[in-house]
Order: sequence, then C-alpha cells, then structure tokens
Amino acid sequence: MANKNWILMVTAQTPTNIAVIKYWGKRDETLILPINDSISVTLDPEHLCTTTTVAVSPSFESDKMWLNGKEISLAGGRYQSCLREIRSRANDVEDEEKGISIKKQDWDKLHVHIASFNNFPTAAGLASSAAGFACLVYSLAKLMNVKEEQGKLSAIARQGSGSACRSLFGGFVKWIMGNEANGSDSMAVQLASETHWDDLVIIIAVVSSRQKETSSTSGMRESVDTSPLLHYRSKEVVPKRILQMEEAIKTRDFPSFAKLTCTDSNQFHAVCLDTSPPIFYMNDTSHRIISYMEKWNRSQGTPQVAYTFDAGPNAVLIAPNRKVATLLLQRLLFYFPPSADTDLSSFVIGDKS
Ligand code: 2P0
Repeated sequence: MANKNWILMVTAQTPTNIAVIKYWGKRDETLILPINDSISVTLDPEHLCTTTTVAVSPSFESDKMWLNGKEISLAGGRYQSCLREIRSRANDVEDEEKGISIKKQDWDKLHVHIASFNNFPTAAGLASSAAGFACLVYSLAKLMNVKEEQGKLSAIARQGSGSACRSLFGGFVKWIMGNEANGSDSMAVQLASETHWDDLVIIIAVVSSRQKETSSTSGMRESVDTSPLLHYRSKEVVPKRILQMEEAIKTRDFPSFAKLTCTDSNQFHAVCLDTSPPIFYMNDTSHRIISYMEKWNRSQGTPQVAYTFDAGPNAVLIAPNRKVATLLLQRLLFYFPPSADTDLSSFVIGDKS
C-alpha cells in the first residue's frame, strides 16, 4: 500500500422495478423495515436503469459521490448505512496485473469515489432511488470482494431505500417484510426469472414532469400515523393478495395478475387519500387513464391491460403481449394526441406546462 498511484474501479448497471403489490409504510424508519410484503417486476436493464462506477485509491482523501455529474453529500444516514454494511463485509482484493493488493483490514482506511448516472430524465419523476441504491450496493460489494449472496445484499440495499432491495433481482421479486427487530430477515427473493413471463410488455406513460410534492418517505410516515385504511390493508388485505399474486405469476394468469395489480394500485392511492392531510399523487390525466383502461377491460369481458401508479401521476401499463401493447399505444395516442411539433422521444401526455 506504499504506492499511492493506483486506482481500482468497478462499473455496474441496475434497472428500476415497478411494484404490483405496493410497499407503503415502515415499522422501523432507520432500518427501513416495511409493514407488509410487496411484489414487483424488474424492468429490462436498457430502460430506466442506473449505471454506477465505484473507485478506490489510496490518493482519495474522503468518500465522495456524483449523481448525474453533480456532487452530492454522502452525509445522510442511508448512504452511511450502505457504506458501513459493505465495508464491514469486505475481503482481500488482489489485482496482479496492476500490482494491487488490498488486505481486508485496509478497507477501513481507504476512501471511495462513486459516480452514478440515470439513463432517464430525473425530472420525469420516475423512481430512481430503487435502481440507484441497488446499483450502489452491488458495485461496492464487487469492488470490496464481498461474498454475501444476493439476498443478503438486498437487505443492505434496503437500508438505502426500501424498494431498492427488489432491484437486486430480475424478473418478479418479493420483498419479504421479515420479523426480526434487526431487519436481518427483511430481504428480497426472486419469484420468477426474467424469462418466465417474457411476453409481458410494460409501457410507461409520462403524465407529468413536475417533481412530486410529498416524498415517498414522508408520505408513508404520514400514512402510518394517520390512515386507519393502511393498517387494515397491511394486516387484512396484503397477506392474501401476496399469495394470489404469487399464484397468478406462477401460472402466468394475466386476468388475475391484472385485477390484483389494478386493485392494489387503487387501494394504495385510497390510503393516500385516507391520510391526514390527504396526499394526491395522481392527477386528472392519471384518473382519465384509469377510466379508459377500465372501460376497455370491461368492454372485452376480461382484462386487456393492467395499470399501476406509484407515488406520482405517471402510469405504468402492462399488456400481456406485443399485439395488445400495439392496441394500447394506439388508444393512448387517440386519447392524448400529440401536436405536430411534439418531440415523440420525450412526449408527456398530460403536462402542458
Ligand atoms: C413500491 N413505492 O412498492 C412503493 C409504491 C412508491 C409507491 O417504494 O423511504 O423510495 O426510500 O423506503 O422505496 C417508494 O418508496 O421509500 C416505493 P423509502 P421508497 O415501489
């Protein structure tokens, strides 16, 4: 370690995930432990993903991080938790080609530089913390030769942002809430791989590019404190729904999958309204989309598409195959016609501001 002229780097890429049975509410804010299980689908890596490069060098004087090229503070408890948990599991690293030898005990003295980029506009209001913390934990674990299995890494990513634990796996993923007070059993497991149900097509309709007024973290805190519906939901509704959703995924039963997905999204937004003061994540355009999709589904007698909305107005629409996805796009363009000068590569269907 006498030679200070070396730098070791690792780059990783992690997609974001969309919950079909939602996480909303914590029982422990510091460890980020949820009040119910949740299930999500991880998007393809080429869409909505974070790319993170982590580097270590004896010449670095402090830990630093840049997000989309701008330096951000690592002082927050969430970043510190992830860094601490990964450092405590670090192992020896040898790179003979570069003549680098880092001993396990050296990691406490070495500093890291982290550069993270989202391949989607941050202003679009699409979940970025899930992909961001999952990628941070994964790349740091690779750099420091952490040998933990993916589930254990997910429990570390969870301490950065709850939904991040689900992005450590592809396909369909369940975040098991766990029972332990220290959070050791609150982690993600893969329910089905990427190839299990690869006919599904996910379309994200950007409804507004404005930043949401209430962050997920403070929104769920207010719901836990004031919404009776949330407590009924977490105890009486979600446990049954999780089992039904697991079965629908296992058997690729699209009608059941769609009904459960839409119902759960609607109940999550009902919880937001049941919160005092009420939280409005969806807007008029979101409501119009729900109404169009419900009408279409009812007119066919069986669900054609599933819709789900997170802590914002943007619609995530899931079609069972490319044929239905094409019909869905036609409908969206019919209801929300772009004007002649619209840039279709970043077309926002509702926000005219
Ligand atoms: C989810 N959401 O299951 C739910 C549905 C939003 C609505 O997880 O405080 O950014 O960092 O744990 O993970 C968003 O919450 O919140 C979220 P923290 P997170 O995807």
